[in-house]
Amino acid sequence: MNKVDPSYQPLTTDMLAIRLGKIDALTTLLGTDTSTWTSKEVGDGNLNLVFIVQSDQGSVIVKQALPYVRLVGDSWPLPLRRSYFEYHALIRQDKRAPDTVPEVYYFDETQAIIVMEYFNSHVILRQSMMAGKTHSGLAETLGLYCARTLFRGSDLSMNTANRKADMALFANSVELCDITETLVFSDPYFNAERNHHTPQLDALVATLRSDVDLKVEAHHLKAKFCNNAETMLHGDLHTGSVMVSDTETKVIDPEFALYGPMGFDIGMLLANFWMAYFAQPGHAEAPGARVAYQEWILGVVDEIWTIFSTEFSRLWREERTGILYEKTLFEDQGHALASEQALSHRLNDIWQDTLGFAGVEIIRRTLSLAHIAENETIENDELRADCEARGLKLGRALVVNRTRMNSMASVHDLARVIAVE
Ligand code: SR1
Ligand code: MG
Repeated sequence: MNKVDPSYQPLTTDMLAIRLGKIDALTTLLGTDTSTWTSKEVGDGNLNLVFIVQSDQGSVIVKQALPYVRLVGDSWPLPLRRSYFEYHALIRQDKRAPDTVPEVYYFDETQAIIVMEYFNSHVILRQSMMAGKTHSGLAETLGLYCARTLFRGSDLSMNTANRKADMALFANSVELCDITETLVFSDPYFNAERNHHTPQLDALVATLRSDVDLKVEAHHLKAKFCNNAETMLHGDLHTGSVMVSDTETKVIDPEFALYGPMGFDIGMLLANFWMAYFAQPGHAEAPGARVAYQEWILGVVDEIWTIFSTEFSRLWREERTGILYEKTLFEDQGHALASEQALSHRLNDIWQDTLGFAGVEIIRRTLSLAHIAENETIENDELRADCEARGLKLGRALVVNRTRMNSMASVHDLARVIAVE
């Protein structure tokens, strides 16, 4: 399962130009004189090596999978083939949502290397938000990205042959699916070995772990994640997978791509904004600045959902070509309204899934292995626990009450109450 080809070698900054200097895709962009190439390892994620490689002619990102989880070390092996799934996801996303993901220049399956476009004026959204920056156009790009990738990777757009082939391809991403199934949906709800949490949360954690309603709903969401192959997902769409400049937003890192429910991507994304909202007391000290930034965050979330649902509806009406193109069932029979009804049902399902998956994401980022930097960088344990507890309160409500929350306004009213109580 995790056999590494004997020729595989992790890249180093010293050896990178020597090893990649003969590849056309790189020499075209950086020039053939490799003595002018410089490389810097910048990977700050949980899994991979990431190098920025530059010359006086251009720049690229070189991403290489390691045969283990970087966050944990070689005690947790992880197959290199995740790079194969990331490559396939990137080229599909680029077609489905043009200009939102890095262009792929080169892929080496054995070395698990992807060479791709470097966004040199962009930073990771999570870092930018921790610095209190706002970004115009952010919600629009993310809403459109979600609508286009989720719609166009589904039965609403794809024909039977392509859809089944893609589902089979991504079904092989066993280990990364297993990580999500375990870390997101199971570990938070019992005393799993890799879990950790802020000690001041002990009592609340015990309450959550004995909360039957919460555990039953987390189970239903896990079943939906495993059983509902609705579309090709990014699979790890948090604010660390988004890059921003003053004018542009890009989505990176789809190595967890899989077929799953549409609400999973949107829910994970919104959850990371909501956690940033509750972490603000640990970052923006002046109450006025804090509230203003928190309201900016809620505005972004609100707009992401509005743009997503508007664009999804447009695609439904104008671009349905796939297995679920019901022209003969609806329009030709004089039942055009039925198509609108089916759209409204589908959006309602995605909405409820979005809330539920957002809730489990908040809970897992607080109780399971991989926490968020917004909380981890709050040095004062009491303050961090206070921010995390508020997030957990919203998270639980989203999971348990998702079918009774009918609008983003009602979710945000609740978030505002939780933020000050
Ligand atoms: C072992 S990997 C832990 C987490 O990091 C990735 O970014 C995913 O979110 C995964 O769940
Ligand atoms: Mg990642």
